[in-house]
Amino acid sequence: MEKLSDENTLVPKYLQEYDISEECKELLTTLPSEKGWITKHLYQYQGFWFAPKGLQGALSCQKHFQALDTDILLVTSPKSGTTWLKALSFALINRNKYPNIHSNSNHPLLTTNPHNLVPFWETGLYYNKDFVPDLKTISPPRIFSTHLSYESLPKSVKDSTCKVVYLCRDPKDVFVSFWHFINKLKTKSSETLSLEEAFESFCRGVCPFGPFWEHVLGYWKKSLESSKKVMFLKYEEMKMKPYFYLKEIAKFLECPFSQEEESKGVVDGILNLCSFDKLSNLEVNKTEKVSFNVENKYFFRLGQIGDWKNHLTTEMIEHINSITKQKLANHGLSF
Ligand code: PAP
Repeated sequence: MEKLSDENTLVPKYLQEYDISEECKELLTTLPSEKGWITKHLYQYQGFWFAPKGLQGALSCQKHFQALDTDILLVTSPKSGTTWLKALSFALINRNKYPNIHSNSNHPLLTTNPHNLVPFWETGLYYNKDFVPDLKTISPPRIFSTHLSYESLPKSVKDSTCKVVYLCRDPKDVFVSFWHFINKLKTKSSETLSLEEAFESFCRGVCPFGPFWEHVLGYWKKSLESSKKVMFLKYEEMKMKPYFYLKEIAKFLECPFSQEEESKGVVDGILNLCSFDKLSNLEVNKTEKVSFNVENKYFFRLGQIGDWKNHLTTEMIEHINSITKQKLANHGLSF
């Protein structure tokens, strides 16, 4: 894999294609590959598609991550509401440490992007070649996040009683959000796919961490099998009933809100602090970058349900809806 030009060093870290470990390089030569969305290629590993650095991070965390029973893992397919879930979970878990959630307080979410408070595995902690982070110093409960499929999670996650919160979203909105995101990441020399090309690729399952439907299904099945292990959430439902779902997440994570907290407005306070309007208007989220070199503002676009109506043709909508129906309806899942 060639070293990229200087301009490409401006590309988000996880999309750079050089500085890959020997183990990963060797594996890449054996995997099916397709044209990438922004990296040159995507590679299929354990049934899902990875950019090279994403795969390296996945291999490293599969090998090295040791789960504690108290860990919390937030999982999403990209563009399903990761930033929101990270903010909510961080504020929820740390509500005794940071009880003051008002605008003039010292709450970390007011000065730090949620991605820097809840680190990704494959594009964050395990991103660097041949580097294993020391996570023992983090005081429990530790919160991590990943886009990995259920099948690809490190073994210790499955063997421990740590909790997994999975958030998914209507694939039409996921696709549109993804499309806008990759366009923002585009550098002068990088070749991106047209909307039509990207749509065709997404529908075939070829996108970073895709296929979307298999990703969702893996966690859905696990949540049915083991509701104490995996909580399954939908972005649309959370947008419509945020108060209810934040309380459900708190119960699942075994830190339910007390009556007193509810009457003091703690639930509403967290929801306001983590709302799209609040987070997207913070100075930090307008001007700074997350640790993996992406502008914070790129994670805040519209934060709405149904923007797909403004982007997809009738044929596209019918096509993607029919895939969703065919792949998920038999399992009692719809969007
Ligand atoms: P990631 O998976 O790449 O980390 P993720 O946060 O899932 O990113 O994607 C960003 C989407 O979440 C954006 O959706 P959109 O493009 O349809 O607008 C973004 O606007 C939305 N988002 C970010 N923060 C919030 C929030 N606090 N509440 C609701 N939606 C949010």
